[in-house]
Formats: sequence, structure tokens, C-alpha cells
Amino acid sequence: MMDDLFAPPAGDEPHAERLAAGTVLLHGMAAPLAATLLDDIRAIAAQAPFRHMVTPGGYRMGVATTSCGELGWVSDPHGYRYSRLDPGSGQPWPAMPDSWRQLAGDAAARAGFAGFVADACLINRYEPGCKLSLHQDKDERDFSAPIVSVSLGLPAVFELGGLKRSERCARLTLRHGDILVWGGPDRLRYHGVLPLAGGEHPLLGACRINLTFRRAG
Ligand SMILES: O=C(O)CCC(=O)C(=O)O
Repeated sequence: MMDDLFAPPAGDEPHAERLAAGTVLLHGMAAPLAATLLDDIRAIAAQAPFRHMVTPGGYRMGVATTSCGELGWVSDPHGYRYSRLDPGSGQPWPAMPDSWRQLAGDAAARAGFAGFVADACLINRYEPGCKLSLHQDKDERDFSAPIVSVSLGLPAVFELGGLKRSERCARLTLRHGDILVWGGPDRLRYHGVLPLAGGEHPLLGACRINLTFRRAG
């Protein structure tokens, strides 16, 4: 892992906080790019609108999702999986902006995972009250690549558990511009998001958007 990780941030370097052997929180790293990310999200959602997917158990998800990249995450009564086509339109998912792939690769490298090239980005939109239950990200083909998760808008309380659902969760607040990276020994940690508290973010209003970059295929 990187020796300089705990050094005070120099210049524009984000402050990196190691939370576990393979988990690093990059405070505010995406904040300078937020306006561009939001423009891109609007363009992606114009092609592939946010929707509330249905879980294999038949529940409508409270979090609204869309995707970009070669693969998009989908859920329906047949299960969770990645698909090259948006089931809503039958068309390929919108391309992932190069700047997004770069940001995710830079964040992964800062966290000690050099060479990360995302092929999927799940875009989650939370409104106050929305939560994401504790789960593992295990629909990807290869677990050697980390997960890179960018938070925008209202703050959220993220639960970081262990490799078993029963393990106690740590709680951390993810704020606008934060990037959380987990991989290596932490790649299959359970995680989730507590119900989003109300509020008004200057850029996003009463909403939080999370971009989750993965190497899925
Ligand atoms: O919104 C978040 O911070 C986490 C998203 C997540 O866990 C997921 O998409 O699997």
C-alpha cells in the first residue's frame, strides 16, 4: 500500500483516510468536478432514465438507478446481473464519459489499486428516506478489481460491515465529493446506506447521487 497515504494533503491532493486494509476514503476528491459530473448525469439520464428496479423478491427499490458504460446493473424477478442493454429501451447503455473512467482510475490508484479500468457505472439516486440494505457487490465476474464509489449531494450514513452479514458495521458519513474505495481483502464486505436524512444541497437539492464504478465483465 502507499506509504504517503497518511501524509497531510499537499496542494490539491485529497486527504486519504484508510479505514481498513483495503478501504480508503478520499475526502472531497470529486468535489471540484461536481458540476461537470452533474451535467453528464443529466445527459445520461436523458438517454437512460432513472427507474425503480424490482428486486428478485418482488420489491420495488426505493433508490432510483441508471447506468453507463459497457455494462449496466439490472435487477428484476429473474435476479441481479449486468446487461449490455438497457432493458427499458433495448439499447446499449450510454457511454461512460472518459473523465469518469479517469476519475475512478485515479481514485483507485490513490487507494493503492493501480490499473483500475471501470466498464460499468451504476448511478444511484436517493431521496430523503431512501436506503440501501446491507449487501455485497458480487455480481461482477472478477473480484480482483476494487469498487470506487463517488458521493454527490446530501450526506449519507454508510454502513461498512465485514465479510459476513452478522458482523458489526462501522458507520461513516459520506459527504458531497467524497470517494470511497474498497477492494483486495475488503472487496466483498457487506455495506449499505441508512435512510437519507432530509435537507437541501446547493447543487442537487433534496437528493443524493452515488456513482459506483466497477469492473463487471
Ligand atoms: O450509495 C452508496 O454509497 C452505496 C451504493 C452501493 O452500495 C451499491 O450501489 O452497491
